[in-house]
Amino acid sequence: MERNTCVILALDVTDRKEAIRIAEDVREFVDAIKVGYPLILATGLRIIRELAEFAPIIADFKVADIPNTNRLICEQVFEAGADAVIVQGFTGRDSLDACIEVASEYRKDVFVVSEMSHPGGAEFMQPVAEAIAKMAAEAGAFGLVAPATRPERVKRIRKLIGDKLTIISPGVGAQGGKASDVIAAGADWVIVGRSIYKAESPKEAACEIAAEIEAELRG
Ligand code: 3DU
Repeated sequence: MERNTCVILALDVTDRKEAIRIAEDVREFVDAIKVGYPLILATGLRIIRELAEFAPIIADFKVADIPNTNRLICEQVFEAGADAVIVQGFTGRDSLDACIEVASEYRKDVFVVSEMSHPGGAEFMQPVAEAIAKMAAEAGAFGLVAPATRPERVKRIRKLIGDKLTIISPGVGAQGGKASDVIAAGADWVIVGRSIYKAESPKEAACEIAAEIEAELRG
């Protein structure tokens, strides 16, 4: 995945035409499009190939099962044309290894959730987030998902993993996080959903976030 605008669109709409219209509209300002249960359950897996015309696709299924089931899920995701899959780390090393094995067969990427961005993410996940991040680095994942709502946690995780993994960070905008803060803390990409797809002009909203990040990176 190329780092250009450092913005990933979380496309959580449930209408196929709307999804395609927004993807086309914002394509120059996003480095990837993240799709998950809302859009895929509503429109079917085929939407992945349709959207892949506009940007690399990250399939956010937060895969969290036994190794064999994880393997079967990841095969379906990559056969459908996704460039990367998001998996949970709390299920342990064997479950993660199964995802990474399939991803490497398809030459695709795995992102591992270390700690979620909503308030509840601090309850059970935060205490084990650093262990999950270490495991993801050892297992050879491509990146981590860490919370833009807590830039200090992103900073801590970045310090722990160094440059071994990329960090993608949800929670910007609607959940209260600020793009420039989390990029300054060490994230490679921000993930933005509602602040872009619910905006009057998704293109302008994406452009503004990309400009904010560019200004931060320029210093
Ligand atoms: O809050 P937003 O509308 O900007 O959307 C954030 C997206 O990122 C959404 O798809 C959500 O499911 C996903 N996500 C988190 O918000 C937090 C996480 O820890 C992991 C994924």
